[in-house]
Amino acid sequence: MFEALSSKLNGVFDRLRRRGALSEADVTEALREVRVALLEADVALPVVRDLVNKVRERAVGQEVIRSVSPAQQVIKIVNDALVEALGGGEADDGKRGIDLNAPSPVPILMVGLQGSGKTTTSGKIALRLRTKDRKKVLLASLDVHRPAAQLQLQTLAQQAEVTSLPIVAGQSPMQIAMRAMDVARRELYDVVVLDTAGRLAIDEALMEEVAQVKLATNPHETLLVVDAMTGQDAVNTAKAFQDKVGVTGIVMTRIDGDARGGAALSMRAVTGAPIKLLGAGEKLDALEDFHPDRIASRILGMGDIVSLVEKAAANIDQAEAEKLAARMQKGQFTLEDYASQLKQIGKMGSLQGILGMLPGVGKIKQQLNDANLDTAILGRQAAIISSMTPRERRTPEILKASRKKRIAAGSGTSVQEVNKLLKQFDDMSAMMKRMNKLGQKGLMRGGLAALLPGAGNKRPF
Ligand SMILES: Nc1nc2c(ncn2[C@@H]2O[C@H](COP(=O)(O)OP(=O)(O)O)[C@@H](O)[C@H]2O)c(=O)[nH]1
Ligand SMILES: [Mg+2]
Repeated sequence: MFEALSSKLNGVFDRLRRRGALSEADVTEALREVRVALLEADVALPVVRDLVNKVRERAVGQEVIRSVSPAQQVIKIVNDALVEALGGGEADDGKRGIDLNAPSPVPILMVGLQGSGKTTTSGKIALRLRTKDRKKVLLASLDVHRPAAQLQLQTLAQQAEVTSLPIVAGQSPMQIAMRAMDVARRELYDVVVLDTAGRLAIDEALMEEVAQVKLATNPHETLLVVDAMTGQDAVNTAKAFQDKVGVTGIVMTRIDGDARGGAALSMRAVTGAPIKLLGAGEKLDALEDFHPDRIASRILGMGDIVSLVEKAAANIDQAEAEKLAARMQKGQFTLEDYASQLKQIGKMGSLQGILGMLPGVGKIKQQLNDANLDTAILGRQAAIISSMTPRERRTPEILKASRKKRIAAGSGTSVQEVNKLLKQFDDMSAMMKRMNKLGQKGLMRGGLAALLPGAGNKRPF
């Protein structure tokens, strides 16, 4: 999500930066381009207008034009305005994440159109509450319209290792909801997630059914699930649900797709409801908290460093990582270290996913796609390295034709692949030398692009 918007805004700011001193006309021109970029990303018109006006006021008020680093200041102001539009203002503090601050069992009602991801998200929430918050969770499907819907939730409950309410044929959504609350009270559940049926479009019958269940169960959270891929329609849907049912928060799913992202930026202003969670895939662990500041910096191409670090911390062996970092610093990085790093990367999931979170990567995304990075290749590379002798790993210079042939045979690969790995290792060592020269700060500023061959000292900011 946000890729097109991000690269457009980066273009605007690149041009602005090259200017040095800015005239008021420069700022006006840049803001006009920002406006077009936002509209193209499907951000609602009133939201765009508000955002651009805010930036203009602040840019003038802060005398950006005469400041020492005018472009950075404009970018900072745009960043702050984006954070606010995304619901990052102080008024929204405490409204992020699922609120469980109520007497048990806490009912959570899931609402939304058919196919938006309600059932999947119910499973994701159950998994998160069980593992992270150590809650006893009951899942109940109120979807009596689609034959397999209740079974779908039952399967997800098994995967999340939580209980699902036993299916009783012939019950109405209201009867199921009451039974769920009853069981939860008797068996001391902490949370009950009520997954409702959707319709293909908003209709009265759906709203009525949902409103009745809401009235009867008095949910502490009513979470509206919307599909980010539907763009402006997601915002209209949210507005309708907010007006007719009332929601406490929004879950935006399919942000792993190439949605333009405008819906996320419009949601808060149009519906008044905060986005609380993001669905980033079909698997049960693909649920993210919504952090306005991180999303804003992702849009502005500054990368979602914090998310990356969190993801890395959850998967990477800390001691191992520190050891590696120290060896890199000293320029002692060997093929053995490379193999160990391959293993760590494998644990973190797809390379593209990780690289997408790094700063400056928007620009080289295409290169990455062309390079066709794939975790399967990492496995083959690890196999090649493990077919080497310790001495070969320490001093790859000794690898001549016959050794390469032996290694290829031993790892079930080809001599070409062995050569490719060695070349890549060489490139990587060269990259590390550049990285050391730049230092950690330089890496943050210059982004990944600074590490690419021939990047010189050009920085995006
Ligand atoms: N890529 C992706 N697919 C999702 C996400 N959330 C749900 N889905 C898929 O969307 C489809 C419909 O989801 P479902 O939960 O049944 O929607 P419901 O009708 O609202 O209950 C399923 O195939 C899900 O696997 C997400 O965040 N990313
Ligand atoms: Mg469903």
